[in-house]
Amino acid sequence: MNNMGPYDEIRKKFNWNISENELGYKDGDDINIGWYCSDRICDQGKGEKVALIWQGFSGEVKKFTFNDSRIITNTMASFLQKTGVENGDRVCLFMDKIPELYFGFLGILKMGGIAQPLFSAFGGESLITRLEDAETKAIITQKKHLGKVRKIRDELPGLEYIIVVDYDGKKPLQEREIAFSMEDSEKIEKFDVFRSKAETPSVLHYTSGTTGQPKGAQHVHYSLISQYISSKYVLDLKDDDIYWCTADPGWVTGTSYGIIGPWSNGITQCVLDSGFKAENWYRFIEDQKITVWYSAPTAIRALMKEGKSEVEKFDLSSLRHLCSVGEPLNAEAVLWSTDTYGLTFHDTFWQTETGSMVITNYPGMEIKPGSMGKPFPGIEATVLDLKTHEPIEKRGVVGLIALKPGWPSMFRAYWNNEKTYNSKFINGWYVCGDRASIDEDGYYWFVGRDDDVINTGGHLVGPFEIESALLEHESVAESAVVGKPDPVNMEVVKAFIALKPGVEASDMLELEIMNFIRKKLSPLAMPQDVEFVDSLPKTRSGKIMRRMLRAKEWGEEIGDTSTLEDD
Ligand code: 6R9
Repeated sequence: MNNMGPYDEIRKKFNWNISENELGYKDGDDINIGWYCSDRICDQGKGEKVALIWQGFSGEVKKFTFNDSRIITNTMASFLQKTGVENGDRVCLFMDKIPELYFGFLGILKMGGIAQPLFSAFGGESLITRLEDAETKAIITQKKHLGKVRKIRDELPGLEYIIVVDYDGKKPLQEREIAFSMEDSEKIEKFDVFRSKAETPSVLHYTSGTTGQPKGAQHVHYSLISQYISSKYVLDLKDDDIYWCTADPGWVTGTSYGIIGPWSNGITQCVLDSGFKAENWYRFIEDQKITVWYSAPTAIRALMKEGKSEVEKFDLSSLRHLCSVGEPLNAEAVLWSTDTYGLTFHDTFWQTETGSMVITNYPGMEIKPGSMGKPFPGIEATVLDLKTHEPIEKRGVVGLIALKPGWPSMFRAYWNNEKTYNSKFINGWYVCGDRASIDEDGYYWFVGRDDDVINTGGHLVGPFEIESALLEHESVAESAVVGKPDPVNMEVVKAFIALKPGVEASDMLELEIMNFIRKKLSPLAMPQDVEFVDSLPKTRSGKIMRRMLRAKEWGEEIGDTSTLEDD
């Protein structure tokens, strides 16, 4: 039996009080995510349960119980306080996926700071834009990333503390630098957790920046109410699960569902601190006996590329539930997972701004491959007419995905950018910036980001449909479809295609692929131009940067590329 029960029933009776009651929270109470994810679980008698199973890139494994987590997060919170960090200060986490990153996140929240997680792979420019914008007071980092921080700190006078978690005493520390050791610090058994309220700021997450300048989405402690219950319902987390979220906490998925969701549910979770390699991922699932797996289309397509033979080398029988987020999940990928793992990836749609899942496929619900599913029980969603911005009553018509404001984990501001924040609300709806249609059964079908949609001769074509069809071609591993300028049709479709291993690019193949799409979809959707590439430009969260490819075609400025995977 899954945690949520039948969708239609829960949708009718759901209200956020269900989550509040389960968490023992009442309006006006203190609510601190750091406390909820550690102390509360210990209070429930689960102190000796494993909270984190961590594996480093060289294979070493460390385990931490909820009681360890409680003490380490106390210790980190207390250290920050003694150092001079005050409540409301932004504290940046700039680390690989090491245990200090996870406990540091909770530690910051416990002392009332605002956690600002950034990808450790970010270069100086990416770092400086975000630290400057947030006026960050402290940064917690590792030796290996200290060089990048040192290069920019002179431009950041407000960055008062640079905390190094693995200082080995070999080279002297420089100005503003302080060493902190999770292992060697005096353990703080009791810490006076900051008495945050529902609306106290908690996390500042910079959006992945596929469109325009990165913006800091500011969340509050009350977001827990959404993150807890959606983890329970959609990820279906149960007491004996071993859960793995593959996302880095530099991306909202890695915090909402890679820290807060599982730990507020008292679930054991795994972290693999190494890059993507199919073999390593499968071995990790086998070794740790992972039961629930939350990943992303870009990784799933990479696993598809490796093929089924790789899967057969491992025992993945522990798996019982799979979910995906970040990009549209192609129908082909859904079918492949059912065929290959005997389990179907459940697509979930949400954003940094929404803080938690908003449209998703639920355990036990019929899945229509290629659809994002239905709104989460407490979420009122619709699609708005592209021109009038009124909800579209008719089914099957493409519009803008919109949500009625008021769910607990909704962002409360874009940091320093009220104008852009306000521009997201139209006619009383929060507009996500994505296009979709809703079918007769209430399922949502993704079309594309609003600014990725191609207008060819007055017909609007969504990149997702074409990319999904391309994936059905036996030679295609991955693709990105954009509009390129055309004197007659304004725009025509251009496809950038990465081929499967061993497939040679050729004019013949190009023609074959064009025809494949023409027959499968329509002459309009047929790419007029195909460019074979080794790989596609992606953000660190795995999203294809169509904007970059498009800008090149139009001879436009590429804009902000600071979240690019390999800059
Ligand atoms: C959690 C996250 C948000 C944007 C969103 C949309 C795309 C995410 C998707 C999806 C289609 C899905 N997106 N999930 N598109 N189907 N299941 O990804 O947050 O990094 O802020 O990105 O990602 O375009 O608007 P974020």
